[in-house]
Amino acid sequence: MTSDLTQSLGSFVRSASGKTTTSSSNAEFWAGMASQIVNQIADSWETTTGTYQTGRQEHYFSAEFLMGRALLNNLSNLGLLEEAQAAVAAEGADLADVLEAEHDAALGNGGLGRLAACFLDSCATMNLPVTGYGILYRYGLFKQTIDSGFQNEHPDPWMEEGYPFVIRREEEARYVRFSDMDVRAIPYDMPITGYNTKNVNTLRLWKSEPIEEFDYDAFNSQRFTDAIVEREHVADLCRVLYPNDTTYEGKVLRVRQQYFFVSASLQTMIDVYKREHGNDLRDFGKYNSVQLNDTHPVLAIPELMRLLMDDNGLSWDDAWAVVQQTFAYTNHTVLAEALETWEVSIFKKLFPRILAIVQEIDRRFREELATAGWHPGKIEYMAPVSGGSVHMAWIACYAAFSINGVAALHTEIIKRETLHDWHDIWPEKFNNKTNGVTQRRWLNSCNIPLANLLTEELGSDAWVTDLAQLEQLIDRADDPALHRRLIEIKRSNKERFASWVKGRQGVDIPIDAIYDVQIKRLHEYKRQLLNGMYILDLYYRLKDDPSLDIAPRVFIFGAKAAPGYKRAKAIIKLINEIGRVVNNDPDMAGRLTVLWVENYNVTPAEYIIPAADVSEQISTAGKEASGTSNMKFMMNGALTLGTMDGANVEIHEAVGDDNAYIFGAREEDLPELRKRYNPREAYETVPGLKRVLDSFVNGVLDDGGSGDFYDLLTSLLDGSSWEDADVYYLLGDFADYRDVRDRMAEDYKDQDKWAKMCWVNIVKSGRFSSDRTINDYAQQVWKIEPAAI
Ligand code: GPK
Repeated sequence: MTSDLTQSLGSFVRSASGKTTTSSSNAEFWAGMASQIVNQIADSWETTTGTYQTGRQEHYFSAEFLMGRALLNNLSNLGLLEEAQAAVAAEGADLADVLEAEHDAALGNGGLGRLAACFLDSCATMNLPVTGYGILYRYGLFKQTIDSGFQNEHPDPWMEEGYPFVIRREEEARYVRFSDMDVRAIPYDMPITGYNTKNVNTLRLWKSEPIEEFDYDAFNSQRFTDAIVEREHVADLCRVLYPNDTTYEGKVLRVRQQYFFVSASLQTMIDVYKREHGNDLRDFGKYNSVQLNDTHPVLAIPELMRLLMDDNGLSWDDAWAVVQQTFAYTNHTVLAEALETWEVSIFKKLFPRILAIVQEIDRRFREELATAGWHPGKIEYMAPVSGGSVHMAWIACYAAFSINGVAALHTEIIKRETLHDWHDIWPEKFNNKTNGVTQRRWLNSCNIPLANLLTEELGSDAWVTDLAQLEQLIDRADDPALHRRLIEIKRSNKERFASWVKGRQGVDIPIDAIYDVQIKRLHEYKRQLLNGMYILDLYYRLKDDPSLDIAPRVFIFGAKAAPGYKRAKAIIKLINEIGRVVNNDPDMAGRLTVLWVENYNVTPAEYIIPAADVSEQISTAGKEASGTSNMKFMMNGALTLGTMDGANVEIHEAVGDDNAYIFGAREEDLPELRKRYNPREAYETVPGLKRVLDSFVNGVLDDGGSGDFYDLLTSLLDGSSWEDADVYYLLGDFADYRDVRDRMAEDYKDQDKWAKMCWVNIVKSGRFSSDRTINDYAQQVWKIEPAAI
């Protein structure tokens, strides 16, 4: 693409800052460049939208999009990186500093939200007619600080200083009605560029505003404050992203958010359909399909029924036929606490018409299954409305033509357990779509030295849009010269990470050490606590025998806990306490270091992952639906230390036994193991375990008098009954974890052997590109074709 970047940058920056470029800040440079990018792509964006609207389209509905930063991604996609560097330099600034000034758009909690973001990148790159729909949260995921080892939460007003990458589309506003308020939904469209293509896709984020810009009656009758308060109620709707990951919270505001964004999105889709294809909506499903990212947008099912019947005159049967053609549902977890159910009374209060439709869906469902001869108990369990609650997952399973899990093992578990009743009746709906991540952000942009090496080895950068190409490089795995280069690259990434950490948190970490990393939301099933227990055990072993010849280690953690998840917050404190003990012991200097990366987010991940040697993927088998950081680590040459869970199973399959470190109880064995499991026995008999666990309460680790560590210990040893003592099997897996992790650190000493394993992981990571995942969705579920402009 030819560009006048250098020529016009100054103008854009001056427009953004109202100052000379000399006095403009990096943030103002960022804002200027962001506007410049939008300016550059505007025409292609409009053309893309127009092109997509004439054909069959996919619509990705998600309450979360964890986008991270956008400027570097856009520059890279548009092939403007070098030019941008020169342009910024010509104005006396530095591109790296300008890029650092950008906030992360953290409109998501974790894996589910980041997956949506990777999917958008792949769709745009592959010229697929896919649009994302979500909510323009004023506050993204809370900012985390760690104070005296405890997590604190702070608001994240990510776009308060302006965000040129969303465009308000006044003329495309819609109305969304609740019983107690009417709301104006205004779309803010974010352009989603693809790599090396002209197509520009769209992420449409809805914002709620009062219908009347101002309630003059109230104002004139001196009820000024009432009028302001009313406006705030409407704005509340989009104020904040709920900070729960995999746990469900039945808050009324949350269901309002969900209805708000799916209603506005469907209204737009119907209007576009009518404009392009006429007023007979019975063919709606020929031109449109909707992927429901978990149950959060499932209200779209009754809402589409309402729009088709009430506003467009379709019969129930015709409307239901359309709905059944339109929706596909992705499940992201087998954890029961994630299943969304809403009390019928809430639906009654907010949208009685939607309740009536859900009740009719329920009535017909019961009738259909009874006629087919299914057991009444089964019908009652599966019914959309039962026990005074509306079951969102059951509505999804009934209406959707496709139900998918996010890794092979996960899909098997939902078929066998979580959703087995549905699988009994409609096995043909079920399919697997193993997750993937975009190699553009997670390799090409965040790990430039490795990207350059791969391009050089392959003789082209074709891997950037076709990651499977890397597999051709498998026969380079034994070349010692290549090993040297890999090791150098890893070392330079560690230096980069260490200096970033130093600047951000003021701490020093050694460079020549194994960087062993666990970054993900804090959850008991992910077992950060098990990781901490190992570190403490290793610390004691080194105290016992300082002559132990171990490779120096840096243990890196990044995680946010849901603010109301008490035990998760206790684990954060506990790990920071282990860090305090280890880091302050002069005997450990240069040998063991524990680092908590504050406020873990997309951007920190981009610094951490390229520097990692060990990828901790240690969830209790069967609990992690897929995991996606496991894939990012793999493509950056870190080795998986993991259980046979989620996509770890497929990573292990791709690289083979020799190139992954697998430990722990298998999912299929856990039910039997648990029957005979007594964590107190492990506590007494596994060498070292007692010493580690006793430290929770004997004064070595300090919970600030909260009693939280005692609670953690009790949860492991006793639970509230024998059945839930150590539900996540930490003590059961501890010994095996320690053995395998020790062996891994031992293997690290043979740098050629290690580098070879890294190489195998990198070149075998092709199937974990989100391009592969999206291609599978596009062909098998969405039935859409690329539409390059
Ligand atoms: C699953 F159910 C949920 C949820 O509410 N949030 C979330 O991030 C994650 N997830 C899974 O925990 C991961 O295993 C998975 O890789 C990710 O979704 C994407 O599918």
